Amino acid sequence: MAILYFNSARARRHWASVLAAALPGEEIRSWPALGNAADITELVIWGQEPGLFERLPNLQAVFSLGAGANHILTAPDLPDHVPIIRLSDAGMGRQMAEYAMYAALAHQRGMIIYGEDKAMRRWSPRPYRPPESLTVGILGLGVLGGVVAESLLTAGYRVIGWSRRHKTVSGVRGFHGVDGLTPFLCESELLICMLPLTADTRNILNADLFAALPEGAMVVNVGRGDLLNEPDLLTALNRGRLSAAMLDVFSEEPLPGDHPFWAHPRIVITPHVAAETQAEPACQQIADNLARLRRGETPIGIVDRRLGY
Ligand code: NDP
Ligand code: OXD
Repeated sequence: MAILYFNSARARRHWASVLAAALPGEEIRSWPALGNAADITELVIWGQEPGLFERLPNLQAVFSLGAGANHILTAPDLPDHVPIIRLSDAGMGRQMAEYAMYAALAHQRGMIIYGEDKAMRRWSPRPYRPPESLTVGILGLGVLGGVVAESLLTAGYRVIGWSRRHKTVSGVRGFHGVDGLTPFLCESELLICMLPLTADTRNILNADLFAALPEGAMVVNVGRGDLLNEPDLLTALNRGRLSAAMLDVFSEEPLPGDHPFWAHPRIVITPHVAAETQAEPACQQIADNLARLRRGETPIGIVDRRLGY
C-alpha cells in the first residue's frame, strides 16, 4: 500500500513532506516517482495528468488538495467506484472572508469607481452608505460561503444566501433552488459567487443573471472561471448594468496577456489566490479522513458525483 502525491502547482511541491509528517508509517510517493503503480491505493492530487488514473489499478480513494473537485471529476479515465474526498475549509474560510470583506468595503465605499476617477483626474465625491444599507448575496452558501457570511454580518452588512437545498445560517436570509434564484438576485447589490463548477452551475453568471441584479451591482467570482460568461460580463459593465467586478478565477488560467479584462477600469483581477490551501490543516484533514476510511467510516467532504460537488 502506498499513497501517491501529485501536484501540478509548483509552489505546493514541498507539501509531500508535510503529508508524510501527517501520515507517519505510510509510504508516500511523489509524482513522477511512481514506482510499481500496483502499490498505489490512495491518490492526493491537485491538477491533472493525462492517463494517470488508468495507470493505478488498485486505487481506493482520491483526495483533492482543494475545496473544489472539478479537476478530478473531469478526468476521462477516473474509475467509477473510487470515492473522491475534497477539503472542507482547511484554512481557506478565513482567507475567503478577507477577500469578500475587501470587495464589500470597495463596493460600499465606491473604491473601484474612485480608482477610475483618479485615472481620469476627476474629483467626484459620492454620498456615504453605511454597511447596514448594503445587501450582500452569497451565491453558494456552503462551507466557505458560511464563513464569509458570518464575517460580513459581523461587519454590519445585510447578508442573504442561495443554495441548492434549504439551509439555515443564523442571521442570513436563505433562498434555494431554481425558484429561489431570481428573488435572491433582485436584492443582491454585491453578489459573491462561491459555487462549485458543475453541469448545473456552468455559465450561471450570464446576461440574464446580471439583468436580475439591482442596477449598479458589483459581481465577485471566486468559484471557478467557467461559471462566468466573460463577454456577458463585459457588456453588463460597459452598459452600466453592473458597476464593477472582482475576479479571482478564469476560464483560462493564467489569464492570457491580451485578455480584455486586464485593461478594464472596473475589473479587479487576482490570480486564483482568494483562498489558498494551507499545507498543515489540509494534510491533517487528509490524514484524518484516511483514518476514517481505514476504519470503514464515511470521510468528511465526500463528493457526490451525481451532483458534481
Ligand atoms: P461547498 O460544497 O461546501 O458549497 C457549495 C455551495 O454551492 C453549497 O451551498 C451548495 O448548495 C451550492 N450549490 C451547488 N450547486 C448548486 C446549485 N445547482 N444550485 C444552488 N446552489 C448550489 O463548497 P465550498 O464552500 O467548500 O467551496 C465552494 C467553491 O469555491 C469550490 O467548489 C471551489 O470551486 C471554490 N474555491 C475557490 C478558491 C479560490 O481560491 N478561488 C478556493 C477554494 C474554493 P447545498 O448547500 O444545498 O449543497
Ligand atoms: C480550491 C481552490 O478549490 O483553491 O481549493 O480553487
